[in-house]
Amino acid sequence: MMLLRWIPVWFLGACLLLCPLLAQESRRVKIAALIADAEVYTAERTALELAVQYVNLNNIIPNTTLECTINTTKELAFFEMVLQACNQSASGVHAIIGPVGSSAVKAVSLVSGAVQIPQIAPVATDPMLANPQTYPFLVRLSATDTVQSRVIADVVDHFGWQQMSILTSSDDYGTHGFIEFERIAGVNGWLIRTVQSFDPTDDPRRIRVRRQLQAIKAAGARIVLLNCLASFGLEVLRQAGDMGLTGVGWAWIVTDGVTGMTSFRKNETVPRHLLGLLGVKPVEDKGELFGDFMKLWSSVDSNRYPGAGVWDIEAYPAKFVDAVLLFAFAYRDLLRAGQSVTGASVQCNKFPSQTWKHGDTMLQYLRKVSEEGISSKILFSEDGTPTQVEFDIVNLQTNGWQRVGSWNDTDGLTIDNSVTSFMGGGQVELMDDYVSDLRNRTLRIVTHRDIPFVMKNMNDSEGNPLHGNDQYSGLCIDLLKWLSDQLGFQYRLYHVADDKFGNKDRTTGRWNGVIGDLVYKKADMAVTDLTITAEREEDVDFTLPYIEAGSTFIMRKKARAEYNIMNFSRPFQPELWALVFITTLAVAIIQSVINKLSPYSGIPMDEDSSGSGDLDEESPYTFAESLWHSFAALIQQGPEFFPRAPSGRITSIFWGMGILIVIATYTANLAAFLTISRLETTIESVEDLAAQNEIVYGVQRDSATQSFFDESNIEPFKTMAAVMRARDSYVESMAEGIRKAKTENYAYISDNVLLDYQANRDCTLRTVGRLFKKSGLASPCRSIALH
Ligand SMILES: *[C@@H]1O[C@H](CO)[C@@H](O)[C@H](O)[C@H]1NC(C)=O
Ligand SMILES: *[C@@H]1O[C@H](CO)[C@@H](O)[C@H](O)[C@H]1NC(C)=O
Ligand SMILES: *[C@@H]1O[C@H](CO)[C@@H](O)[C@H](O)[C@H]1NC(C)=O
Ligand SMILES: *[C@@H]1O[C@H](CO)[C@@H](O)[C@H](O)[C@H]1NC(C)=O
Ligand SMILES: *[C@@H]1O[C@H](CO)[C@@H](O)[C@H](O)[C@H]1NC(C)=O
Ligand SMILES: *[C@@H]1O[C@H](CO)[C@@H](O)[C@H](O)[C@H]1NC(C)=O
Ligand SMILES: *[C@@H]1O[C@H](CO)[C@@H](O)[C@H](O)[C@H]1NC(C)=O
Ligand SMILES: CC(=O)N[C@H]1CO[C@H](CO)[C@@H](O)[C@@H]1O
Repeated sequence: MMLLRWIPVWFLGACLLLCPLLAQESRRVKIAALIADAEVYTAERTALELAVQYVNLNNIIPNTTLECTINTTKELAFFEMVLQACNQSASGVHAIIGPVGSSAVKAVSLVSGAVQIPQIAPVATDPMLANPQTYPFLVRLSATDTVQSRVIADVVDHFGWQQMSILTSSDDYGTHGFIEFERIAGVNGWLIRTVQSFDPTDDPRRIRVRRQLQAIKAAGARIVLLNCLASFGLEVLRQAGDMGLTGVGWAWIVTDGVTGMTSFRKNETVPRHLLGLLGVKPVEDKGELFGDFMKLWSSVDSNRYPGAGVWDIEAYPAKFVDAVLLFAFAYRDLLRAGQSVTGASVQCNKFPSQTWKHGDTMLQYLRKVSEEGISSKILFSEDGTPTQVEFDIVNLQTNGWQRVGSWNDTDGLTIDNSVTSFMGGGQVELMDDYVSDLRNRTLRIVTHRDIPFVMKNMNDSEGNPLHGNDQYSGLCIDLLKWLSDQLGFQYRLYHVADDKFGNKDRTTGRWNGVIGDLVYKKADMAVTDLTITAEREEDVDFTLPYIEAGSTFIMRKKARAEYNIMNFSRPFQPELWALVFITTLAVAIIQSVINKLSPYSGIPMDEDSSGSGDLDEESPYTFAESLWHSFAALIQQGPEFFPRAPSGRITSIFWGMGILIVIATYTANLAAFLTISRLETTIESVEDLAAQNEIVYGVQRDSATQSFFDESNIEPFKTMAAVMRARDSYVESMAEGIRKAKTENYAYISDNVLLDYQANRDCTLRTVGRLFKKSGLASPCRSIALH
């Protein structure tokens, strides 16, 4: 009984002791993580779990337990990832970590940005992600691929390679990864022989890259840069091995997508086709916490925690650990500052969309962190870019990835050549970065005459007949000569039989012209000013464009305005002029008659009283005087004599008023005439051309320009195509188009390079307006087509 009576007291006592502890213990903070394909990203998952343990064991966030929910999806299931992120943002999280690929990060950022939950991207490196306007709640832990491109360029430069091929996956990571490299290559004058890409698939084993690998083999460059995630990369290399692209003489350089996720442990044998692989890898062990964390990482059971259990961590999992640490440090700072935030519980499918009110605060604290991590120091610049960037240059040898060099911002690249090997065990000195298989071959080359790219002369300047290849000259032919010198092939040129560049027949699907000869193997190569079009590119391969061009049109220059000596008379019709002069005459007659008849005409009015008998005196107001008076008044000059008689003066007044009106009208009209002749409408653009029907316009039949018009769904081109069809205003050749433009009211539409050339040679012609149909594709002579 005594005991029972004391129960409330016990409770009180126990609570006093335990409740604070419980309260402390119960403080939890939740984050969520997303990774695709649990089977592929096992090490990343392990990294997340162990990092959370590490944070809690070391009490990094004082008296608070960190919890992490990890959800997984299929590899390319972006929509599912969005749904998962939505589900997570309703469950009280403070941040979302992941996913791995750049495309997936972009997908999830739709949610994180909308509901304003910070998203930490440990390894996404697409340069597009660096735009804070588009991805306001994204915190990136890895430098963008712009930096990685520089590292690879330094490696290429180190070995003195000049020619290479590029193979990427066609996702955001793959396609944007080498943008900077291609720029550097352009600056350094390196030749990128081919750029190929393949579509990622759900199941990496089912990707199709044979066609791309074939193209790389044919391109001749022996240095291949591969940018994709490891799951695809290993499969690509396996297929490349089957096709003999990984033997001696080849060099493959892979990016962090492959090096960051693959490890070959000491007792694992590295497949033969991978030996000698070179790679760049973000460092994983340069942070001060590395050793401490690895004690935990290496001590766990590798069956429970796949990827762990050894003193070795890959670059990507290391970044995931840093992501968790970053959050822990930020949350600790936030608590220290006395802030309190509650986890996000927002429904992202509600309208209007809800946002997490603490999102901004959390983001600020994340960006302010400056702490040691495991892969490097965690520190961001003003604009949210991670500042600590270091790369290792690694080389896959029989005992796994070996570090053969390193790169950092300040010192650039260092590589130890003596320990570096290449595919099939080849050495640096043996490397020949380009092999042409055109040596000793004679190619049949089809061409199409088109000044100034290809010109055909039957005789030379002295009139001696020319034969074979010598008949041809021009820009493209010079280019061909240079190519044949470089690659060591011979060639035989011939002119295409039907004089066409090549269009596909809509009904039969057959090509004609130059393209037809290529497609049906009459020729090995075409050298002329072909335009690259999507349709043509399906059936033939084009070289890189070397002139960027668009379309424009050429027409006669407007005849210069004629200056006629009689132009002053244009404001009035001749009839009006006649009437004016007749009136002048009439006034003169009336004046002279009045002056003759009026008794007052001889006497000045003020002398009225002095003399009145001078009527017989010869009157000064003869007809000739009156005519002079009348005309002088018309041209607004004062005559010497004025009529004295009131009747004469009244006539003068009315005539004067008439003149006033005539002159005012003339002056006003003259001004208007001069202005109008300057404003006269002219054709200054293709829109102007489409909007009139005085000037006929047309294109060359069966040319790329015709296809462009026929296929366009955009105004005014669609209407113009219809008008051209209706009027059948096509021409059969360039020469005909130019002739018509010169002699008729005709505008000839074609490539600007050709037209500018014509306009510069003939000053009665002009090219008009801005370029349309402009693209990197549409350019003449960029186009040496191969089948
Ligand atoms: C954590 O809890 C301990 C004991 O319960 C207490 O002494 C300490 O002040 C707490 N730390 C913080 C930051 O609240
Ligand atoms: C995410 O993971 C948690 C814990 O593993 C699980 O309870 C939850 O159902 C998952 N969410 C979805 C949408 O599958
Ligand atoms: C998240 O998804 C799981 C499984 O689909 C569901 O049980 C849970 O209620 C969801 N959570 C929220 C907050 O919607
Ligand atoms: C490598 O060694 C570990 C233990 O050292 C062992 O568990 C594993 O099965 C070995 N792997 C291979 C491929 O032999
Ligand atoms: C850059 O790398 C060089 C050589 O590895 C090293 O000596 C130097 O300390 C590094 N610099 C920084 C800032 O890490
Ligand atoms: C090309 O022909 C020359 C002489 O006929 C020969 O020496 C050379 O080996 C040939 N090159 C190739 C690549 O076949
Ligand atoms: C070329 O020369 C031949 C005679 O050598 C002459 O018959 C022919 O008309 C010339 N052709 C041209 C285009 O000048
Ligand atoms: C500048 C100007 O108006 N010139 C005109 C002169 O007259 C001839 C015909 O009479 C016109 O053709 C010119 O345009």
